[in-house]
Amino acid sequence: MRKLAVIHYRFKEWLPALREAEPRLDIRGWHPREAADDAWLADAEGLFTWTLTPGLLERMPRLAWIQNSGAGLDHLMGQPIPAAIAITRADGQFGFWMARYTVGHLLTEAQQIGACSAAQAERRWASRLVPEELTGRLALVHGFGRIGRQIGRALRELGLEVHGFVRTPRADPDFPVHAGRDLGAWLGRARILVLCAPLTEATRGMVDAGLLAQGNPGLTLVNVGRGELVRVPDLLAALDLGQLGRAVLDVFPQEPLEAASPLWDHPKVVVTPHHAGPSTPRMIIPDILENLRRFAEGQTILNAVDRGVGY
Ligand code: OXD
Repeated sequence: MRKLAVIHYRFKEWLPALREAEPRLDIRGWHPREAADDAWLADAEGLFTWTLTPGLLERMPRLAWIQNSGAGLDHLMGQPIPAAIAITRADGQFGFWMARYTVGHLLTEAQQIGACSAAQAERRWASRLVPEELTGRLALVHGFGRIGRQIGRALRELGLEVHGFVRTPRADPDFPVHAGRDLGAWLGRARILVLCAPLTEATRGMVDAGLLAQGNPGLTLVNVGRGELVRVPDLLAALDLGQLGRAVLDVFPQEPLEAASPLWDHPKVVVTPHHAGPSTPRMIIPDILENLRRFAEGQTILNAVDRGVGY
């Protein structure tokens, strides 16, 4: 039986789900801060984890596969993981969740839900509160893989014209897709910009003063990717200058968001607690089932991350 170690702060939730998904594996788990059974670990060839605790790789000399418990891998990419170890990600159902998140926040604005609630609280019949027309408005989604496309489809269902942005655009039958470096040229007309790109050296800090200067006061920025995609001081300045209407942020350079952050009480910012795409076994396991099977049967792991590009 091949051994799969689960080193995860929610290992108690993952263990039964992984064992049920692939009963042919010997699966044992520990909290990252707990002492694991080193003799057993030394023999394990698979690891299911979120973070690599210091010294873990040295204690797992036979390690051949790391399955990340979520979609983003930036926290693993900086680590000295030997090239022979396959690293895989799981984006599960994140696309659906993040599409709901994006649509929910956009419709809260467009349907004037806050103003309607305020009017109701005053028992005021606010007949002039007309919802905003979204049909034909421009939606830009930066990061147009599985997650971004799902968000794009949901926005298109609402009537928006959706454009995707990626590192290297290819001909696409469903959506116009452009190079990420061209994003600025579209911002001036856009109603919404959704960030769901992976954090890499190319995307870190991509939303900066230069990009935001090309925006417009009616633009909403939604970040469900990584906090470090956005330079927060530049974002705050752009909001104050009217280069951006609102920012809906689910992710932050430092999480939890520090109590002193000006984002908490900025009138044009919505802060949510990195909850747009929950990583639960029900969401993730269907995505990794094929590799669990392959691992149990000693076959090659599929869809290993390209270390060169960082995702
Ligand atoms: C992920 C996340 O990348 O939860 O999976 O942010």
